Amino acid sequence: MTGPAVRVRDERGIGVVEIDHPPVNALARPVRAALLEAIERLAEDPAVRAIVIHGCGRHFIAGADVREFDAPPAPPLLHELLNRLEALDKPVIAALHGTTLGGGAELALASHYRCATPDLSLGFPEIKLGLLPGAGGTVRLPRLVGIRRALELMTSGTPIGIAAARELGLVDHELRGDVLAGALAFARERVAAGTPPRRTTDLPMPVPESPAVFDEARTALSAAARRVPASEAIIAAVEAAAARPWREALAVARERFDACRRSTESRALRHLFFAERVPAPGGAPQPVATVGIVGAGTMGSGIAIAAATAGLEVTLVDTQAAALAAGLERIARHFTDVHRKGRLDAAAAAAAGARVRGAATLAALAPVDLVIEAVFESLEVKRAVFAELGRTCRPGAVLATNTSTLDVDAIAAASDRPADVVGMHFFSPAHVMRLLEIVRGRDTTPAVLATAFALGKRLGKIGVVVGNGFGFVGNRMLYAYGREKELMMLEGASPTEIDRALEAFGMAMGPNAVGDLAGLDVGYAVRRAWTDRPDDPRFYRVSDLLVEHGRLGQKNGRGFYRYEPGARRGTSDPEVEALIRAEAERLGIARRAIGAEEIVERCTLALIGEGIRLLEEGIAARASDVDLVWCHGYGFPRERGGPMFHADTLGLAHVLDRIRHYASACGPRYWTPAASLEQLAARGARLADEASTGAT
Ligand code: 3H9
Repeated sequence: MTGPAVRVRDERGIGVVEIDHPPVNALARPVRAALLEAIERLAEDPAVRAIVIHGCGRHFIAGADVREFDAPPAPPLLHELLNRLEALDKPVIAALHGTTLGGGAELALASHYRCATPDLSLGFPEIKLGLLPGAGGTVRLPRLVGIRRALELMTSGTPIGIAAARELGLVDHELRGDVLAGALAFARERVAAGTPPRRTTDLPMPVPESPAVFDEARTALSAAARRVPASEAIIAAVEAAAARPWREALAVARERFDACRRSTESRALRHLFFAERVPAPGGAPQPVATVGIVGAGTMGSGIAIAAATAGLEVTLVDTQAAALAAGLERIARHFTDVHRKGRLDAAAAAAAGARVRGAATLAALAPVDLVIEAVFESLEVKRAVFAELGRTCRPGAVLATNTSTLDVDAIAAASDRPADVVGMHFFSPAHVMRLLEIVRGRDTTPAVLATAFALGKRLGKIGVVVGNGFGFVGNRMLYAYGREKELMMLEGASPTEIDRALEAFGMAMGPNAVGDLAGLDVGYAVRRAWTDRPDDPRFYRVSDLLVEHGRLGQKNGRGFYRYEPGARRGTSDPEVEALIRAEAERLGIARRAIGAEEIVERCTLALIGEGIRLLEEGIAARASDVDLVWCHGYGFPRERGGPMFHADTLGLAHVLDRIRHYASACGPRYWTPAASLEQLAARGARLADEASTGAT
């Protein structure tokens, strides 16, 4: 024994090192120290002829301990430990199973032999944390799989399974049955055959597949990948490995690793990694096996697909026969497509499709465990549905509304059983988008909230609990963000200038292109029904104007942009510019050139300001929740960590200063700083460090 996290024993001449550090065997400092001690001891023990490294539990090793990256690395450093492991004179066999990621995969590459069970998932996900494999992966992986493939694996971060790992020569032997027993048998064979250690760094660096392999890797990076410095760092580290002795190349990788570790992008991505593992709200979830969905439109069918894929029995209700048929058809087509694309085998796709059945009346929902209403966004329509659900559904069934802006309490009241009612706000397409806003109504019980959260998790969603208020977290912030881009269009920026500036900042799509995609009439209807919307003739005036001129977006080929039939990207339209100019004149707004910097600053400060108010009001419980909503629901760039993390990066004093600047430049109406921002800025605080309000 060397400590609780690492155990060593001698199995008739084979030294077994067992890493037992739940939940994922991360290579935290005490684990590294114990591992080093273990291998030194086995190296010196003359009775030990070979060494097997095994990870206890579901995972081999999920990598370095990400929690340690906020501080400089503490010895023993992982790359030094792995170099020592590789240098041992006795064969070292990595017994791989399950998740073998990052530093865990690097440990496997530093071992002399690798055997694995079929559940292997081996990869280098460091890039998703804004890092590069910093413990030897950049020098060892190319020696084993070639430069091009190594670059692909490390710049994508996508793990591979046993078949690909065998094909690439990363796994020498596939094990059936118990991983440790199999690895021991493999080790004994090696000893019997007198096989010596086989060191990856002794292999020559392969000749590049093409002289331009590194430039090709750079060109292949997506725009988002290019914004993360680790992408270039990976390519440069492998380039160094191709040009220099491995120890020198490893030193280059170490330097790059440390720079990436300290980068804003990596800190932002690590922040999201932990934020995404949202703790479940208190309360015991009720079991859910059957789900009813009301409304067979795009949203309802998307939710049905997500639920059926997760193994739930689904009853999809639409009182309009044609809409129901279209919804069922959409669902059937989805499952045919996922099979055709190889994401589900034929039997699984057919079984998932068969789990959805259609019904024409709400009476069919009498026995289900949970209902999600996804009908037209109108309070009147939704209240009518909930009145009937309240009467029809069995006592204790959870009743969820998918409203995106409306008052959940007003909807709940219509059911006459508001304790059972919760908001579950999905994002379209519901089977793809990972965000789920879970709205706690005034009377929602903890068990109902916990049930909605648990269901979301089962559907693969990141559930964020939010309070009830117009637009909850996401859409309320969207209105602040959108308000500024609309004002700036009246003040002189063109729709294209707005979108270009925000896309260059990293938004997945510019707001005008998003509006065209969603349909400008959708927001128009919401604003008509929004009783206390800002009393300002400029508020969303450009969007409204376009709808009033019959420009509905992509659906009719004309919105902020003009679309050729079938085209997804539009081109700027002089008619729109003329409409905006005339409207600005009518409203007496002086026009001027507005630069990209101002566009980005006003839109992001509007988001930040509204996010801080949501925290102040307790509609959002944690700054990290706001970040999750915006990164997962609205395409905020992950490498900036979300609007609240971005505010911390800018510094709250700077944020306050700029908000005050716009208060004097544009008037105080939208730019009065939240009281809490003034307090936080005064004491030099960060939003990330503030305790949860717990108010939601
Ligand atoms: C690296 O290796 C760098 C090296 O190249 C060089 C170093 C010099 N560290 O996700 P789950 C926690 S970078 C610390 O809910 P699942 C997680 O926060 C690393 N903690 O479970 C959670 O905690 P809590 C490269 C970690 O079964 C708990 O474990 N590796 C780490 O759905 C359970 O996690 C990666 O990027 C970690 N590395 O999924 C892998 N991993 O219970 C990152 C997990 O308090 N991890 N935790 O909320 C994963 O992808 C998934 O966690 C995994 C399990 C697939 C392993």
